Amino acid sequence: HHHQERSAGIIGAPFSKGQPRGGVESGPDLIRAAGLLQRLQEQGCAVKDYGNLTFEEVADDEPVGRVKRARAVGGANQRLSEAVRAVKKDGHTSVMLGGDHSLAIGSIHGHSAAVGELSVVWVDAHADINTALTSTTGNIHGQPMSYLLHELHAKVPVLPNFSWVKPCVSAKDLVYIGLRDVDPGEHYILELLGVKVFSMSEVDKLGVARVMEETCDYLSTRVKKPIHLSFDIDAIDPSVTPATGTPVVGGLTYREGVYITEHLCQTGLLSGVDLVEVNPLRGQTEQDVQSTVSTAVDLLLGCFGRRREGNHPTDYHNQTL
Ligand code: EXY
Ligand code: MN
Ligand code: MN
Ligand code: MN
Repeated sequence: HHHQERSAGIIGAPFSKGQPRGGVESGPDLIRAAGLLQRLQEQGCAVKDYGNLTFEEVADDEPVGRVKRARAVGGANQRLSEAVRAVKKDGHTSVMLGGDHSLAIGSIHGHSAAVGELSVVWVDAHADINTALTSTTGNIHGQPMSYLLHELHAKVPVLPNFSWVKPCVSAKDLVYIGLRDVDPGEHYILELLGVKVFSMSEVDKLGVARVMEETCDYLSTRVKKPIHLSFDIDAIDPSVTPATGTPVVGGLTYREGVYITEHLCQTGLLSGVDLVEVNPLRGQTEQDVQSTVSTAVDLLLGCFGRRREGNHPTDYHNQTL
């Protein structure tokens, strides 16, 4: 009677050097402290916690061109890639708790190393597809997709500690949802590569249900590949999730965010998840932090079969009325 067909392998990645603001390294522990593991188990999901990764201090991590802290980011992601690969080899859906969004480099790389070609659903206010050369900030959390796409390989210089990164995602296997703050260079890349984008305008126009139907139709027109969901908490409107480093007005509602996770869960193809950019130091009040963290937990529960009508047994013969 205990099916437990879903199992989550959780990796904490307390890392912040893909961007300049401290605090985002507390994300994994806060999300666990909000009850993620217990609540996953209560809804019938098997859980294994692989703990938090530790990252080496890098001395003399001088900027490379404009790019900041490349050595630290490269080293941390190499470690994360190995960890995600191991979680996938153990048979779990990987769950990477960030940390900043530069961690998608290692998470997606390790996921693909274990299972092969992936579909990637990137839910974010931002496209995070700047190359080291188009980036105006030098922050690698605004660049991760550029290191992962085959089509950008020739455009991306090899940074120190990045030689292990091999592109593993095709532009046609990538869908963005929630965009509303895209740099000119990023917009050019998205157009050039013909990447599928559901910006907030498309969410407004079509509604989230149609966006998810079209997302899954688009990704399954060829073969059905395992799905990697990279969910940046700043995709959700900052009225709900204010405790994040780069909030942008006009985001997804709580319900739209949860619907995205529920729909992807129902495909049966969800194979890896990132939940990133929760930063308690960016909240103004305790309530700001609590609302951000509890939304992160609910998004993850949606990925693992939570139903809003309640996860009740299908077999009621012992039920007393
Ligand atoms: N596009 C800007 C940059 O490249 O710096 C802002 C990126 C913010 C990235 C956040 C994590 O999604
Ligand atoms: Mn049953
Ligand atoms: Mn992001
Ligand atoms: Mn973002």
